[in-house]
Amino acid sequence: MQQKLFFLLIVSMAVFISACKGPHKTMQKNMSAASIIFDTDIGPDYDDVGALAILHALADKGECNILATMASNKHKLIAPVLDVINTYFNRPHLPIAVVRGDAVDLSATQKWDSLIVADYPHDLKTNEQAQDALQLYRKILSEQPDGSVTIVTVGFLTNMANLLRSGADEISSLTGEQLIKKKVKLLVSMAARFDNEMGNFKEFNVVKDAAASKYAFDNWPVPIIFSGFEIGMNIFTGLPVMNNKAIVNSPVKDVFAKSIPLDPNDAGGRMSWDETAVLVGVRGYQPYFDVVKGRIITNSDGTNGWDPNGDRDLYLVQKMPVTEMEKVLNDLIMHQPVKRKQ
Ligand SMILES: [Ca+2]
Repeated sequence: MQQKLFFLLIVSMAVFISACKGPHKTMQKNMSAASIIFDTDIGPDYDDVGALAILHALADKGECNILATMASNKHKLIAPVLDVINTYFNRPHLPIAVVRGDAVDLSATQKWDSLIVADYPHDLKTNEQAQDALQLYRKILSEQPDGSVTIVTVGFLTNMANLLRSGADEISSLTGEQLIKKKVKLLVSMAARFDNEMGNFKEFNVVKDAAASKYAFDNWPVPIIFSGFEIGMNIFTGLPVMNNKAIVNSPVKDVFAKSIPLDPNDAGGRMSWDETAVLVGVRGYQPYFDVVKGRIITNSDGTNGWDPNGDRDLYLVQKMPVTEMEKVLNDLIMHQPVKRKQ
């Protein structure tokens, strides 16, 4: 009898252990995945489309959770474009928010934005139907675990400045600065320039809302990793997705296929500024880049410098050979949507 009891005990322990193993493993995986807020000016350039495709690909691989897609550009097609891409990747309910008030308003010169909005399903027809970016930032940050959120900005810093300046409200008793300090572990920003053109060059994302950029970078309370202009300008992507005949009915493919042939400078692919920022936001810089420690100096005219004695920021320096880097990014851009329960 005792033997039988002992046997039963062993069996039930084994069942218990194996029952614990499965969920525990899943939990560990989810806990190590980065929680990402993606903040984009999607429109004036289309590397944002590549970046958002990469973000969905990495989420499908279990490497990140996407908390929201936010726009720092208030062009009228911004919310519909984000909804087209999120819906294509089977995340039709992923929160979308657009900057309110004074903000940059820029469309896609290649007209790919109106093309994909006309051709692909989406619910949001106007920016007004999307959420208010500042409110959504405050809501998401107030609900997330402390020190858990990575914000990736691949556009203007307008939302960052608005968030920093925000006071306590009905969403949270914390100010924007306190919320960032408590909830955000890292900002990865495609912005500024750190090579020998530094000091003269006015990088697009910084200069378009130079006042917001200066306020955000002067006052940001947690670490920032910069993917500077000089990183993306040497990495070319988009030809493989454009030429891949197996990929059909894809807004990502359509954007590259429409835009690349319009500019002879893009014959070898489009420069990949925003894609690098997303990759680092999710996977970290170590496999791909070296870093330089210091702190950005942001000037009122949109130029920037670097204080090597600072200790808040890092900027990226290419480590992985560029052709390998291009393959990593191109493979992720070609990721195909996976079916999932909503
Ligand atoms: Ca961008």
